[in-house]
Amino acid sequence: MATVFGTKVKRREDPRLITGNGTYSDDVALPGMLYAMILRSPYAHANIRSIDVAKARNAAGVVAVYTGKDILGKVGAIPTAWLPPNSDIKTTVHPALAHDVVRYVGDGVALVVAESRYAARDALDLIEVDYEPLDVVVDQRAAMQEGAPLVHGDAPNNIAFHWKAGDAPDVLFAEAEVVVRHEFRQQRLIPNPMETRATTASYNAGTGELTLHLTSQNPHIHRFLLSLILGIPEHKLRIVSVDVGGGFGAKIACYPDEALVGFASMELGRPVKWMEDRREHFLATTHGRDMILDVELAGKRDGTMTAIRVKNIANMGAYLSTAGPGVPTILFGLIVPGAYQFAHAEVDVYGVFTNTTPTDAYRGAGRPEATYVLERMVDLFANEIGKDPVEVRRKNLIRADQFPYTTPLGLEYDSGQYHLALERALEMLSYQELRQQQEQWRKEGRLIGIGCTTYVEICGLGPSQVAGAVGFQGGLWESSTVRVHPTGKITAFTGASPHGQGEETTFAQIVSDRLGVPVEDIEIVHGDTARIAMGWGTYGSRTTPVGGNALAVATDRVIEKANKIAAHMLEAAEEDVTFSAGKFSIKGSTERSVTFQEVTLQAYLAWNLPKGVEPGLEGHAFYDPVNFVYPFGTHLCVVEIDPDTGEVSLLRYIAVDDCGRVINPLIAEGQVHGGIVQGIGQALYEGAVYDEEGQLLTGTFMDYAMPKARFFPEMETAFTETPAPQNPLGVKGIGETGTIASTPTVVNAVIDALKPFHVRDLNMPLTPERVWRAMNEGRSQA
Ligand code: MCN
Repeated sequence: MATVFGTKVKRREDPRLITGNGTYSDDVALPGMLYAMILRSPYAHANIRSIDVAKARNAAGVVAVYTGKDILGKVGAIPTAWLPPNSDIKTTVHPALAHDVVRYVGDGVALVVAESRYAARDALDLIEVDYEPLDVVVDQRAAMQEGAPLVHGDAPNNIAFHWKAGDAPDVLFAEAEVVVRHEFRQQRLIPNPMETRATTASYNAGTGELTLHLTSQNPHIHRFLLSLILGIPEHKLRIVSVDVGGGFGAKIACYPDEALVGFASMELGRPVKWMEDRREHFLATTHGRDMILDVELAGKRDGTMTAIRVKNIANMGAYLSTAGPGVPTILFGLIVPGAYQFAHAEVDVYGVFTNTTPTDAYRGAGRPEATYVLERMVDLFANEIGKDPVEVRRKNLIRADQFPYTTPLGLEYDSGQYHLALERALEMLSYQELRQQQEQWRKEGRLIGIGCTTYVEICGLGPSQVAGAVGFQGGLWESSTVRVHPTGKITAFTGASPHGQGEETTFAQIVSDRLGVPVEDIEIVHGDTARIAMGWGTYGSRTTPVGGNALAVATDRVIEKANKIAAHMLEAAEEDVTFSAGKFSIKGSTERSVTFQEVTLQAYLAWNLPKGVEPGLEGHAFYDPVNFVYPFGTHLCVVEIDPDTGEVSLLRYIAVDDCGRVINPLIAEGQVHGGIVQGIGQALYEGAVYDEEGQLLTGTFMDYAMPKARFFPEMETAFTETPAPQNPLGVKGIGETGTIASTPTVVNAVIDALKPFHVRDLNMPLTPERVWRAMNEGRSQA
């Protein structure tokens, strides 16, 4: 095989994107295009008594105004596509525009379409909505109490679903030598990709075709769901999402807004564009996390951990978003035992409606929350028994000789060398020396802490049969087509839909590696339902383990056929021909060979093909993995706290990750960097805050603190490579590991730094104020 697999090829998409030659949403401009704006509710919960749109309709430049009543029967309800089994889920009805009740600040109430964006914006102010405010509930635990305001009449106690997995009975905890218990809060986060959501819809009344250029992580899922919502047949609906400025999970969901824009274009017979502004994005794009987690861990004084039990009360917001229910259940629950040899685990999850923006996947989706509570609990347990937290991890990690390893919650971890990653990271940090040094620093009054996380995560979603069994209303295989042109150049199509991750490069590397064709000769096509038959998109770090393997299989099918043609050209038996570095040759002979390009040309000329071989050269694959993949690793960090202000500074950050074979270390490392920063954003800076009336107090970047590059030291990253045993490329995902591991790593370090103040835990984000108060309380108790 060529060596392009595993090399640091620079991202091929970047020159296009950074020179302004990409096609982001705002670059899509169609003749006669109109502009849409959505009027959003200023109330978190209110009855709509009436809506008067007369003034708006008559305003200059306004072409149409639609209310919820206007679209009844024309635009269907927004569906939920993940229904965890045995959970008594109440999906309730999510209308595209509220017509009787608004349920969160940001709920859509009316759509204005005008000749310009400005005219549309001005017209929003002319719409008079008579609201009757209702009682509001924001906190999920409060929402479950008797007498709490009901978000939906058909969900008693606001409980959207109740899901359980595993079994760790009381007796285990009653008889355990040590039990540690703690309640954690996973604060709500607001995903903020660089590009907000947007849609440009264009309806061709002649052909009956509707094209939506939309910011999507999964165009085919959007096509499927929007065809249901708009009542347009799937083959008449085209979704295009080529250059998308990031998603981080927030562009998986099917939102009302995209459907409304499509509807408007069909009604008006003109292209319509809607571009979410940042303020609107804070309110109307799904949020992430927001869980209250009550955790118990049982173990022995020698450091063995035996059982873990978690109760999760998850805030689902006002409606169940597309994949929302899957996050606190399957994606969170099943990974709770993490990388350790727990004999017992139990997870009990309530999904609760509140008058807040709906929650859904946000980078890591469930796994950061699970890893957070587990890794915090390991530290609390270590503290309780007076052992080094690294020692406890070392003792409990699943050993390399135990794979495949079945967890108490029924997952089968594919492969791992957890200790190897741990030892590598400890070595990079010089852990033992640093611990000694820490004692000295403490004496000098410096507050320096060391944090550790040893994680495993579940990604590469996933085998379709399992997807069905866990209530995901779709398949999770991936498709690929490798089309070889007569000159040997290649266009490869994938059903995955990268939006920043770099697969235009790494996927070209996969094909190049197998065919011996230069990367420059390979084009990767994604994100257009008219060009790609079917696919399930990019999320859950599935693109490489699932889409990448689909591509590898499709490429191998090209080789299989080319081999037949080459053998014919070489007048040899098929089994006597080998293919390497772009050449077919006869085994044992260096003289007789034909290049891949020569074979390709013959495949198309078809002047002399072997009997029974059709002209052309194209490979197709629908690849359904046999299992998920389980990346793992160890992250360590060192922080220092300013004793006067409580401000946390990161001194060092070390990440050793294992995503199986690495296709492109440059890109994989970039993913780890981005992920770490996003995870540390949660640990130290970010957090959505609602007031009691359901007003989002953190609705701009002035109030919602995003991490900045200058907050971070140079990250020290390394990979161990344990090939994934169950897929042809031996790869696992890397897109979320950084986010999953970094949050607890940093919080563990901060709590470690605060040891002299006897601080057991702090709620995130660990702002200077929170840390400063904890120090003060610690001082006053001492
Ligand atoms: N890769 C590799 N070797 C491996 C695994 C991956 O070289 N063994 C490369 C891939 O080929 C790809 C990148 O690393 O170029 C990430 O691949 P993968 O782990 O398959 O993850 P996905 O492409 O499926 O991306 C999804 C993941 C998720 S779930 C979120 S959320 C996220 C993320 O990736 N959102 C992102 N990274 C993001 N990066 C950017 N720039 N923007 C986002 O919105």
